[in-house]
Amino acid sequence: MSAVHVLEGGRHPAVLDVPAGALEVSARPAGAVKLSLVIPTFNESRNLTELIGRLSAVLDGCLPGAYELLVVDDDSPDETWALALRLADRFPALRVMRRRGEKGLSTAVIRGWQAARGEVLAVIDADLQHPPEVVERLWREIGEGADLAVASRHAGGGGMSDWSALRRALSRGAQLLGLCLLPSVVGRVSDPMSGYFMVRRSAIAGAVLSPLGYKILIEVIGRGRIDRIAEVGYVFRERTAGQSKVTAKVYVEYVRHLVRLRLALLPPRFAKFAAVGLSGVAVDMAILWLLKGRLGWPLTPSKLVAAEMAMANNFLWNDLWTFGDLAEKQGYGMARLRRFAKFNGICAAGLALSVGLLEMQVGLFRINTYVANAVAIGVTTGWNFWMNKIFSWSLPQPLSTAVPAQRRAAGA
Ligand SMILES: Nc1nc2c(ncn2[C@@H]2O[C@H](COP(=O)(O)OP(=O)(O)OP(=O)(O)O)[C@@H](O)[C@H]2O)c(=O)[nH]1
Ligand SMILES: [Mg+2]
Repeated sequence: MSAVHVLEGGRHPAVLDVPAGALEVSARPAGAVKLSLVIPTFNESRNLTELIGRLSAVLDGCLPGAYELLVVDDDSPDETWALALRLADRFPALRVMRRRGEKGLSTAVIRGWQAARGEVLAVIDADLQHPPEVVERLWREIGEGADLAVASRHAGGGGMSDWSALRRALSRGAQLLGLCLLPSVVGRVSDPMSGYFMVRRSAIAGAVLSPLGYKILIEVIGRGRIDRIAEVGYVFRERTAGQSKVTAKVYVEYVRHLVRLRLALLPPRFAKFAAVGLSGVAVDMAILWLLKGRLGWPLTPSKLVAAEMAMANNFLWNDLWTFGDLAEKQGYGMARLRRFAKFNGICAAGLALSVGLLEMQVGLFRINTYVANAVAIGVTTGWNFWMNKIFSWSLPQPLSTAVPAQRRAAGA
């Protein structure tokens, strides 16, 4: 019976239902399948046969009978899903999901992982830009204890075969932006844009993922419980068949994704810090009104006193509330005075940063003044929060926890 016949007469055994609901991977008891490799596809019929053949050859060698390949196709006009089903007759580890409602690369990967049975979940592009042979090295890293193994163009032995200077600059620019907005996520790997990696199911089970666009790796690092990361260098090849789906929209979605993840990962203390900041605005306004409006002081001295009073207000509330637990451990008296001095210094530097950012956005990029000011306020609030958290309300690290923390920061 041919595969087409099966399709017409009933359900092919390799067909997977499309999961619905939240994009959350469940914990599963260990079974026979160790590795589930998802292959998101859209119009990839010219690449799929070679990819499945090469992947199967590698995985039959290192994981015989213990892996599955899941093609998740968004109802491609070239019927990639139908080709995948025909291939499933030859490759029993292959399963196929054809999505008709939902669309998009990242959600395709997660829907695939939701239907997967393996203890380790993975993703690879279908267009042969990711050399299938690298899966063996990624799998070895997981075997050696990594929670996440990433194929990287920037790790030793990695590279881009024929990228134009513009494409390299765009890729590096996107990485730099990610580093500014989410250093603790993007800074953990050399190639955060990689779409070729393996992750332990246990590291992401139960986390509701909410990716946008292409960069699912930052979502996994941001929302997962990833301790050890390993990187494997590889050379990103040019596409030889089919077409890229990357458009300007993908870059816009990347920025939106970064902002969304940044907001989602803000520590609860940050909301308190921001609320205290707002109370400072009220104090500043009230004192300015009192001194200038009521007592007739000149503008500059009025503003200086108002700003310093607002600073003192903010410091006190942060010392009592936002960072109250840390302040208690550091002690009061002189220790509190030292904290106040540091707080003043950091906030003054924040003010300079804010003015610089505003000037740059308006002068250089002609951005609307109020939009630019909102960006400057956002960045400065982040600066004030993190710098004060690190320097003003820090606690000395005990030696035993300092070492793993450093290793984590280095992505080891
Ligand atoms: N299911 C699904 N797969 C997609 C979608 N968009 C892209 N893909 C697949 O995701 C993989 C990566 O897409 P590409 O368009 O090659 O993007 P890229 O590799 O980042 O960029 P290029 O170097 O320009 O090819 C390929 O296997 C695509 O077929 C989509 O909307 N749905
Ligand atoms: Mg590609």
